[in-house]
Amino acid sequence: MLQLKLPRGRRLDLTMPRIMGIVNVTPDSFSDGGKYSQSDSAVNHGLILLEQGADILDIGGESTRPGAPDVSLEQELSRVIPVIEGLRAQSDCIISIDTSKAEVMAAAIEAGADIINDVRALQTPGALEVAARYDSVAVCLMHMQGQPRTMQIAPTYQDLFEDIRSFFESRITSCEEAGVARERLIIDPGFGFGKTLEHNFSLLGQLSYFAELELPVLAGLSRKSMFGKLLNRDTDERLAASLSGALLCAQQGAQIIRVHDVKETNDVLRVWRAATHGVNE
Ligand code: 8Y7
Repeated sequence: MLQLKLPRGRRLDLTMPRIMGIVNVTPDSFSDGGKYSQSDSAVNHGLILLEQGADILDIGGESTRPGAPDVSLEQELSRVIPVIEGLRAQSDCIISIDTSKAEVMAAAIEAGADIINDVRALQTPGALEVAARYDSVAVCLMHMQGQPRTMQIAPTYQDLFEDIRSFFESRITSCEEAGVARERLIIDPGFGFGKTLEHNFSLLGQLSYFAELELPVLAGLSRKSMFGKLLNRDTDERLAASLSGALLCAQQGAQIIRVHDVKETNDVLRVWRAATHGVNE
């Protein structure tokens, strides 16, 4: 049975697709007029996502949108650590930390995070060493061409699928050499990270290609601009597109789907599960 080992003896069963719910802790993420602090709002949001069917909460304090400003270490720590501590105080849920900074990874794990979700695939100084030190934490290695600020200017590939696969192979080797065992790794083609509209939809159409590497695959498509561009829709009008993307991922064997709209994605995956594994699963 395909399982991911996690800290404190916990495991995540990946024989069925799992939902990673997004909890952004950036100043523009929760505008509730200041009634709650930013971290209380994020903790409450996370608890709601769990009730709606999230299997994992992905906590992020650095915006990786194209052109987003850099966030200092102190800022990032002050955003995400109280949220992880707040969630841990109330729940044994699986927590993922969305960061590329080694110091944030270490502090998040000490506060109770189970998974490192790094859009820079542990290439930032010190990140591999932190991942090696905490040997029960899982790691998602995402593919990105270039850096967030400039990645969407003119993405080019010799062969999209081969290039991304060889990136994964190289990062997997670096992980293993640094003492991060292969069994701990998840791969993610990084929709929207240094990819044209055509690249993104080719990847979505043939996501199953990455199953060759025999590691769990994570896909993040939720509300992304690939749908906005294709359909001419603003961010808040991309739900139907995001759900169809989630279903395409599930059908092609992706094990973790990263989404904002947990309740609706859960319905979609339950329909998929009923049709493929029966109504009692
Ligand atoms: C992804 C991600 C973002 C993704 C993984 C957004 C942090 C942009 N996208 N992490 N993070 N995969 N693993 O629109 O696709 O959510 S941020």
